[in-house]
Amino acid sequence: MITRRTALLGAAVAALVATAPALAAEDLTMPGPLMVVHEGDYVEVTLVNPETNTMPHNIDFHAATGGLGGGALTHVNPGEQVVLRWKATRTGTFVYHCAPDGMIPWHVVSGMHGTVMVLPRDGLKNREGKPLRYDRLYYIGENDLYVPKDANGKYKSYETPGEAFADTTEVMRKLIPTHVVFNGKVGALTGKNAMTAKVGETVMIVHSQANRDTRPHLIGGHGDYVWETGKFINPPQKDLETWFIRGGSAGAALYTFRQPGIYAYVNHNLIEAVELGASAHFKVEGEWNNDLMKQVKPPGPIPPGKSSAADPAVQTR
Ligand SMILES: [Cu+2]
Repeated sequence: MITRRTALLGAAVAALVATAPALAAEDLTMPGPLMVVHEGDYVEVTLVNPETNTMPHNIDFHAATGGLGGGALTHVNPGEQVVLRWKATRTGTFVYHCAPDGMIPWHVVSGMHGTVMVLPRDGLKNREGKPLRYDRLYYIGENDLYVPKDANGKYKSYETPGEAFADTTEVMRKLIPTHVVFNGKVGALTGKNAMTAKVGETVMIVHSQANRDTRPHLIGGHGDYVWETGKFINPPQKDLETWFIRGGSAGAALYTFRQPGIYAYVNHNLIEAVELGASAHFKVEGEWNNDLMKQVKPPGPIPPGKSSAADPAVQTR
């Protein structure tokens, strides 16, 4: 089977400028789309670099074999397009990213990356070889951004992506991101954009980071089955609290929700989650299970004579 996709990665470079409201086309996503194919499929990708762009682009598919993952055969200048076909011989979740000579990291941290998921023909399996299924799939593409600031600490904007190159490179070289976001921006997956599920449903979470390490954590839940390195031929790990996605890879986790509520799904470097943006929400409907958790007594005054003085370990001042 041939899976055909058209990728418009290039235009996302303007997002680097962070102030380009004209870019509203639905294809211009950051990260690029999750492409789902099956083991043995031929994946045919048309990479379009619109005339209005100013940079060359290409795609390195980590799932592909040879030619810089396709990067050597997909180099297109503005006004050009190219068609690449590669065979999906390995199963799992794999990053793809732009990689033009001389500006690879700049393009990657500008959002030009995504994930291919190659599903095994005979399905996902647990350690014992029993089938694993999911009801919903969510893709979270994490991105570290390095947006230059002016002398007053205000984020700078530029007329063209090229003009931002030198300043952005200077910020990048310090390795301190100004933003760490899921799916392109702060709030892309929170509030009214929250991911949804029902109690009893199993959710597959594919999480990629094309440049930098991250450590997903579902607050109040777990990773029931986690392919931390994202490669389905390896048995999934069980019952993880936090998992590790190496920069330049994508991982996959399955979780069956057992309680309703709002769950935060974060990068458990909590500074990156809370201060820099790497937070998402799951909104889960269903019945609360008191056996799993119950507030036995609501908060109230400490009863007299029950001072914590007897137990220094719980004494607080
Ligand atoms: Cu590019």
